[in-house]
Amino acid sequence: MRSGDRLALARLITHAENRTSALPAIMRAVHPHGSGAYVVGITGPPGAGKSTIVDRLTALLRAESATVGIVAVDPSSPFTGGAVLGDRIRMQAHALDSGVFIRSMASRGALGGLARATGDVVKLLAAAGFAWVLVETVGVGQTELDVMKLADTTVVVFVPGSGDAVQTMKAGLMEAADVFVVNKADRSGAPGLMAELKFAAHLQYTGPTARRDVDWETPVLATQADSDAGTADLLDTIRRHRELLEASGALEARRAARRRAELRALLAEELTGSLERRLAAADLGRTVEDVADGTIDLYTAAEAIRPMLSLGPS
Ligand SMILES: Nc1nc2c(ncn2[C@@H]2O[C@H](COP(=O)(O)OP(=O)(O)OP(=O)(O)O)[C@@H](O)[C@H]2O)c(=O)[nH]1
Ligand SMILES: [Mg+2]
Repeated sequence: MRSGDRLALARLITHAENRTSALPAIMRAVHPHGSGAYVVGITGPPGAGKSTIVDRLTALLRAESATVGIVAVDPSSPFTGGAVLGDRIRMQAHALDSGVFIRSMASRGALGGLARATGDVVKLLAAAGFAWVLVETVGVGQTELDVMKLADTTVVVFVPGSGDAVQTMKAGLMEAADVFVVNKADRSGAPGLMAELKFAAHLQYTGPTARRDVDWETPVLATQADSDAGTADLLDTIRRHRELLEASGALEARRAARRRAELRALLAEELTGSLERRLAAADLGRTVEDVADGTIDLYTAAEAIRPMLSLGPS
């Protein structure tokens, strides 16, 4: 993979997706090579134009000979590895370009695992030498939020006429957004939506949950991605954000915080899995039924069950 073998990269990504037993050794081996890439997350409602934006950003970066890895994550789709979302079709312009690698990811039931799998795929792309990694994810739910936490710069895309987009935005995404984009800005309603987003961005900037490590008020940009309007400005804005993060040391501090959180999440995930296996295997006898029919209370039951779960290494 390190010498540019795309098939090898594709195979390693499959290990990450399927959480195979080879994965820990793979991630250990790529670890020394993994921190060069700058990661941009692009999220927003279905059909907002995220893939089109990713495609345009890729073209702009390729014009400067920068290499680009793309991960399209769709938590609502059961398909994986192949052509989901039509991204492959729309991205065919880059399909034969050895400086671009595109991969679609989808849930195979284990929603919680998708963000972690995506994190590993981003690390693999970084280790493979891609200078930029663009992560597209649809929607604004918890999984998407977790996926967006992988990004150094997070772009949230809206379209005019999509209802109360700002009001219904998942709590936490407002804080996670570094750039707001109103795509399909040719539509009526764009100026109103932009004003609304600017107001929300300013409230966030002055509010108690603002991140104070850098002085950055989330800008609101207008794009028409299908005709490439505003996309160069978007890339410039992403670059400005990157430079600010780098110059202030915030990029390294945020990445360190992210790694700590990733470790905690990995351990918690392993412990939960181990606990569930033990619970399934343990002979809980009548205790569960006694709780079910109200004969005994929860605390008494938990006390009886706890010794049967002997929680050692998973
Ligand atoms: N009118 C207009 N159409 C656009 C614009 N940008 C993208 N589109 C079109 O909108 C449709 C959806 O674009 P995508 O880029 O696939 O949107 P997406 O957010 O990636 O969609 P999902 O991944 O399915 O959630 C496509 O038909 C695009 O050609 C724009 O600025 N104006
Ligand atoms: Mg898409």
